[in-house]
Amino acid sequence: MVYERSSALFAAAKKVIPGGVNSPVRAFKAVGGDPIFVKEAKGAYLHDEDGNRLIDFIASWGPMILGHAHAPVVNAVVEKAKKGTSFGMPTEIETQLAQLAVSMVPNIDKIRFVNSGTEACMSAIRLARGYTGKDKIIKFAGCYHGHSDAFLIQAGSGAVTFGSPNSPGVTQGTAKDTLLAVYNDLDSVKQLVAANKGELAAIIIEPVAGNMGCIVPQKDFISGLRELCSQEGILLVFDEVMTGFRLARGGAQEALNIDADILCFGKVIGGGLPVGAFASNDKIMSHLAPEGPVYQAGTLSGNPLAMSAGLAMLTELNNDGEVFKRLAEKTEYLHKGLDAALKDKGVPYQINRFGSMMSVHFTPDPVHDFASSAQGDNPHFKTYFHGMLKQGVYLPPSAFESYFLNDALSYADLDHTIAAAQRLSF
Ligand code: KE4
Repeated sequence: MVYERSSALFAAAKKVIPGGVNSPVRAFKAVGGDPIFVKEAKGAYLHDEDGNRLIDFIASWGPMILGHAHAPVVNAVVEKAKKGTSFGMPTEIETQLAQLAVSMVPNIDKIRFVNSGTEACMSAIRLARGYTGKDKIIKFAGCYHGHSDAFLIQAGSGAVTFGSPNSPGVTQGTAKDTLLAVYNDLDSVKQLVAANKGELAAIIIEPVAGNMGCIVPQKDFISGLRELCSQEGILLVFDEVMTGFRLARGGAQEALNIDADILCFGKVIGGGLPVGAFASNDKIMSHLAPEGPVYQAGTLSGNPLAMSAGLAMLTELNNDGEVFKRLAEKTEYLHKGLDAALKDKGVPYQINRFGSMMSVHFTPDPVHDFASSAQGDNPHFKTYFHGMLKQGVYLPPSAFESYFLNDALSYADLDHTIAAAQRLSF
């Protein structure tokens, strides 16, 4: 593999973009080396600026669930763009995507579109605070809900990779209202609830976590949260930016059979264009402006170009009753193949998986929360990442990220990936 052009492009980018990237996790800081610049992508393959073809396991961090440049999505965007991309006025396609999302996701009556997962989670918490009249929230160490101030308190994803659990610029005034619990540890939540009786607006969680690698909720953890929130009058917010429209047609609520009070979406719902969303029942959503007093707005929210990509994507997923099963089967196949490939390499590892999300952690202990995930951020991970990249396999460049399989991946692609792991030496 040659990366000369990527490195030259990175050098140029760093002169005009901080760190050469528009999102930190892309910079390869956690694995070393210069990031790969992509020229184009189709199906399961990325084509980088040096002419290398890479099998893609990040899928733009989730959105490209049907593979890159999926024709129905591309065609919808091209046709819509010819008629104008944004008007700052209501359009029918916003209603069409809202109707489809509401029909696919259990337990919601209304949905508001925004432009990113960060906006969705930020707005959901403001809505929860406005609806309950309470200030404090609980999040979980290692969970990432975007980069708004309230969440950059021991966040996951890039915030962890950069070792800046409490990012500079977040005030103590903000941080005091965000309490930290331990994922898969219901007692840690109960202690915070008891110590902050009557002050909690919401508990926000990634129902299957993807920002510490893939962390699977242990038995009775999420249902215990649901019961606790119902007892205490606290809103349960599922951040489904990763899991929504990926783990099942109805996302994690369907996969786990548990109802949240407010849902956050991103990634897949936009089909690769900038769309986030948050949703709930009529009673809670009626508090949002202009119907109610909780203010939230956005120039490009619901713009018809992004809506066209989201509508095409969700229509494809909604009409294909087998896609989520296919994706889960491919992920299980890859899990078993990597397990067989790594087991005689003399390094400890764990493989976590849920639906079409999975991760490999180079640690001897089970990974079920942030602390155990952090043990896997080590030289073995770097060896694994670069060893696979050299063989044409593009994995997340951080131990705190999940793989996102796409349905364009063939079993031949998975076999190539497994064979690449078999060739590794640590
Ligand atoms: P965005 O603002 O990046 O669209 O969404 C924020 C967000 C919210 N909630 C969850 C569960 C998320 O995973 C994310 C964003 N995910 C990261 C990947 N771990 C985005 C990649 C990046 O930061 O470049």
